[in-house]
Amino acid sequence: MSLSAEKPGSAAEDLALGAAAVLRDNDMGGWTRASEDLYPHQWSWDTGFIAIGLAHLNVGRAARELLGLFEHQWSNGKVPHIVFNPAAPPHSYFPGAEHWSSAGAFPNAPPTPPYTSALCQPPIHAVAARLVAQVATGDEDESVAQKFLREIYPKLLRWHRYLLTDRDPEGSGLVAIYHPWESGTDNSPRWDAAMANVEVGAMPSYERRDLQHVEDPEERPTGLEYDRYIWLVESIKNARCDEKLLYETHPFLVKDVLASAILVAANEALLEIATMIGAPASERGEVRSWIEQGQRGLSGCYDEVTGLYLDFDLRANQPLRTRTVAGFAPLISGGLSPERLRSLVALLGSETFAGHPKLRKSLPPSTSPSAPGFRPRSYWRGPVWPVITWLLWWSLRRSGEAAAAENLRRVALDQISEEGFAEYFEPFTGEPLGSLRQSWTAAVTLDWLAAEPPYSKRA
Ligand code: 2M8
Repeated sequence: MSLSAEKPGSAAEDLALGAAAVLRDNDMGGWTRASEDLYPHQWSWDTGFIAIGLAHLNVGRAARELLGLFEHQWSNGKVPHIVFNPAAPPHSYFPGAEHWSSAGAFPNAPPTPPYTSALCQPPIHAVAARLVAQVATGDEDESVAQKFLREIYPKLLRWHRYLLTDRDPEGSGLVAIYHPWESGTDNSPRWDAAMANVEVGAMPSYERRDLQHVEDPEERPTGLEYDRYIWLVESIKNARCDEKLLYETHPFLVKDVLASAILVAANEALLEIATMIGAPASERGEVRSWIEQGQRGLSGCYDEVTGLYLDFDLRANQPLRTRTVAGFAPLISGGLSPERLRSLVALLGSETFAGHPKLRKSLPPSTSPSAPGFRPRSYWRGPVWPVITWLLWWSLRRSGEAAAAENLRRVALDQISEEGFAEYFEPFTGEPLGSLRQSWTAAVTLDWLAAEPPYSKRA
């Protein structure tokens, strides 16, 4: 099958049309829901990936997607992980707007609806903003992109500053999270040890909604895992989201290597945007120092035993040793020695990850099949996520690993053309799981289709 985007009526063209249809059907008028049933709201890092895909359809619409999210930025710079859609069917998602807003308005939150959650997610937005602008060709699109970059730049700067102050008071270069939902890899075994120390106290009863939208409860977190998630939400609400108080008392506080690496890549993008729009030298210097700080912090997370980079549990004062795809995070932040880059690329393709002999497709599973926490159907505990494959592809390409990158792109496109735009795939059987028309899967498909090698333009 040819995936060349140029041939009309080709498999690639069908795939592009299918991807565009998913994004169109999930378009809520200026913003895009993550999926129809399971996720009827706007999610923060989904928005970044969605904008990257939309850019290939309409640069102005892609810009609007990101600007729309940033309209809900908190006064302390935080970009909320969910902006709740007031028109979504009542009780379609839990914990929804009513659950979060029952604490009363948090001091830094936007004062009027639509409500947001009080969490955040990995800061992919500056990377997305730069990619959107790079897709723009022709006078009209280029002037739209220029205006967009000028508008979004100060918001991105405030967002990154928030992460590097409130979420890193030690100046380690690493971002702390208060909840596994902030990692984006929610149910990953990355968090098992830290979550096991979270003691659930008395809290009001609640009704889960996610189980109504999937066929098999094994695909979603267990009851105890969910209790702990909701308990952490209670703790954040009780602290009225006071960052200093949370840093001192909240039972889950972990330095997240994936979010930290994405922040380094996002700061590199922000620096380029700053240069393009002629931002003050002092701001460019600040961003440059964040990049160095992040790379230094990440280099200290390397683990000789696994050959991966590990998260660090600040409460237990120890690294969280697991074999998950997040351990490849410094591929995203870059700045690796040639030896370390080589060893990470080899490990990614080895039997521990994408080269495992039982895999249906040679793509990195979210957790190594040889890790104790691996479960092939449970979300973030084993399945293959196209959006993570996209991040690795983008990073390998930037690191000059064109052959490894191209291999990921081709295999991932094959999987999606065979099985559709699923949220995630069972790694051994290839079965599509979770939401079956997930916006970010459609979006990365469009970006992959537009990226025929040689990779010159955006490397
Ligand atoms: C999943 O997370 C939400 C909570 O934020 C959920 O399970 O209800 C994760 O895959 C997350 O990374 C993603 O942003 C979100 C929407 O796609 O779904």
